[in-house]
Amino acid sequence: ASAVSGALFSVGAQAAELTIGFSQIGSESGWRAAETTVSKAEAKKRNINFKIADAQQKQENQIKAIRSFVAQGVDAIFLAPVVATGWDAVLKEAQEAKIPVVLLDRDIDPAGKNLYLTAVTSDSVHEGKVAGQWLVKTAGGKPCNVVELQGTVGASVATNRKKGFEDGIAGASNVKIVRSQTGDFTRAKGKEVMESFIKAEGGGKTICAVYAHNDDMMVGAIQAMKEAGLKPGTEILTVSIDAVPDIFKAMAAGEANATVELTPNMAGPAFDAVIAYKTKGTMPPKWIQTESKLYTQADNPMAVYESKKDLGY
Ligand code: GZL
Repeated sequence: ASAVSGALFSVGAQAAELTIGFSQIGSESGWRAAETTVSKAEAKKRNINFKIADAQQKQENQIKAIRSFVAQGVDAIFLAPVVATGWDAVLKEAQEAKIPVVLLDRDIDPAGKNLYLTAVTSDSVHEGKVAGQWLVKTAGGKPCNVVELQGTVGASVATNRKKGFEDGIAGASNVKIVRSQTGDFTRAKGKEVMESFIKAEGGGKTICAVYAHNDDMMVGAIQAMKEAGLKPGTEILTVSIDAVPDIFKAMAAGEANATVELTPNMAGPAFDAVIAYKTKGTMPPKWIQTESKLYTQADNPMAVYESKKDLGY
């Protein structure tokens, strides 16, 4: 077919638009909501017929959504896999139906590598390492007991961010993780778990820092610390990941210290990979990596907040 732009490609004399189904995890965090908003805008730009199924963070709902997209005969399927395992059967069904699958923002276990076209994700081990290295630098050799709010159990990004952080603090014997528990990437659970950490750690006096796998859990933790009469951002350091608007508001108020940015635009590169694959047979790389950037209170947090506040978080 002649080289055509965007998602229109000639099928016989008839130009057809691509139909793509997205099995989205849910709306557990501000970042996830922004990813959904941005993906719709990116689809519109490319004249793609985009169908999003919200799984309320349940894998069985994601599997049902994928089966439904296969039955509809969509041109491609996007999947943000809530956990890294349990996908083989349903992804094999998509493969048998010759429907390419693209992973967004999380991975599945490496054994399933041949079951998807490409994965558009950040390097989540690197994100954790950047967070750990920032804390080591900021602790400056002083003893620093850390409590960790993990993401969803079994999610590739939670496993990776935990490993990366441990790598980042490995060389500093003064920085130690003393408690670690999942807050499932939500504000509510992050607050609840932080309350239990404060109780278990002498009212919080022995806590030097909080590391949260996403900003939403940190926003919850900040509320818990303030309600316990503690001073997040000064007495207790905070470092988290996503760079959502509210963490910059907290930084500007002196209640948060650092965040590692994760772009919500995973769908743009995914759409482009599918269009090139469908119209020109171009095989994309197995991994399309998005950038990560550390922000601290020194980076004019209020200006960053203003630049992000209307992006759909
Ligand atoms: C990371 C993404 C995570 C975000 C959280 O790529 O999967 O899921 O960091 C979201 O905010 O819940």
